[in-house]
Amino acid sequence: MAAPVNDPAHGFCRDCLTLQRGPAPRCERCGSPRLVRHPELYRLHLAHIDCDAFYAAVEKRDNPALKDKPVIVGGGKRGVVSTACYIARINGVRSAMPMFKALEACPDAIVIKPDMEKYARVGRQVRSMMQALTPLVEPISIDEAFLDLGGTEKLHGLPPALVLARFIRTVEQEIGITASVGLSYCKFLAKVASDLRKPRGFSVIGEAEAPDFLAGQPVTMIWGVGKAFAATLEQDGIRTIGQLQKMERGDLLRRYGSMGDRLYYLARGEDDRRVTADRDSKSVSAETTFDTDLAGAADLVPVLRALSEKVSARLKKANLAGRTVVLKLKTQDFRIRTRNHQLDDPTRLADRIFQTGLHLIGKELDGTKYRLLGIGVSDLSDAGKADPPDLVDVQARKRALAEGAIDALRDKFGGKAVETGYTFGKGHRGRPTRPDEDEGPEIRHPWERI
Ligand code: TTP
Ligand code: MG
Ligand code: MG
Repeated sequence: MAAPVNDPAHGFCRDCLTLQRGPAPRCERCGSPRLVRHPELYRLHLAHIDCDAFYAAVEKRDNPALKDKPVIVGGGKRGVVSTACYIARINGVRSAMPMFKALEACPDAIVIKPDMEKYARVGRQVRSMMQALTPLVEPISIDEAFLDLGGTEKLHGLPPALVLARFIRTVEQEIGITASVGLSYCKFLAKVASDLRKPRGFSVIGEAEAPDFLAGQPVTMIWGVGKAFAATLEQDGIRTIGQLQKMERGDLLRRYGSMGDRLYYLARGEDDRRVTADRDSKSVSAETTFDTDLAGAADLVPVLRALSEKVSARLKKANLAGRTVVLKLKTQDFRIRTRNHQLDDPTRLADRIFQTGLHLIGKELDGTKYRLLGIGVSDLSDAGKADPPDLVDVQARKRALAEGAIDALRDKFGGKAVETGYTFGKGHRGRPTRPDEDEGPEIRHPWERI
């Protein structure tokens, strides 16, 4: 017989963690209405956790006088909102909104300049608490991560759902901020779920209900379907995920290329990406945020070149090579675009990384303004098989040889001794707004494997 704690008929209270044997709307023990019930509650173990109004929550924690006030974190050179607390959001304030607009919507808001170091510190604290729950923690950004709690029940003496509820309670008590949980059977829906009932949400999307749940949702719920792609789908008469569910894979592939595959599978709630803990070692990359948003090749290409050289230098230092080149762009409205290209063999050459990046960025130079550009390589291997001397392309082979010579000079006279035509005299354009971002350890986007 199953242990009573795993009886799917039993929910639990998120405040006192007591099991609920009956259907009452309030906790049988403490009277709290914050109950979770779900037929798959004790089977699911893949979670996404995201802190609520993260920067603003940290500021409120550190100044209790702000508790019931509308708080906006942002400003600085760009004059946009980084985040707003939920009180300010009621008045319409949103991330990435120009500050003057935010203050029009919410004139009595208190505006605080971001303190990135502090938020990074709190983010790390939360992360290390997550790592105490399971080794499978995959950080996605400063305030969120995927966790796979499969197989941890013995260790904790509790099923994953309860471990997560207890974790959130501990974060509230010990760190002083709140977070929301999405619990599901795959990454896509865990992420969707964590966003459903913010703040202090705990949402469960089970396998049985997934197709029905998704059918009624807009296509924009699928990662990668931003405004532009949603408009394309709209032109084809597709607005809901339910419509995608009725389409054939071949048809979607024909119409939308590799994105068609993503639409086909995610629309059905099929997503077999695993939670991986060792993201950091899986790619080598460099990225930079611009002082002002850039759109044209003349501005972006030299930055791409400089970043490719940086990636290459890191690969060479670590004796690594990567086979997949990944380009990352962040648009003005904070949408992230990643584009990949797999090479025939791994590389550690700046020129091959750059040329591939150039090919990838070509399609993105459609007038969109970008605030961030990054380039990197994944599919890492040791440098042994990298860049075989019989590179088919004669020009590429020449450049590879030249690069070897430049490397030798740099080794001898220092990194700035030789500049290429692309970067010469142009270093200022790509100067990062925040130096820390320039050193981003990797750029693998959680969704790029789809
Ligand atoms: P999010 O998790 O996207 O947002 P949030 O935590 O503020 O609010 P939510 O409750 O909806 O999760 O981002 C985490 C932090 O990243 C956020 O507190 C501030 C920063 N950020 C920006 O600086 N600019 C942005 O446009 C966004 C979306 C976030
Ligand atoms: Mg958040
Ligand atoms: Mg987040």
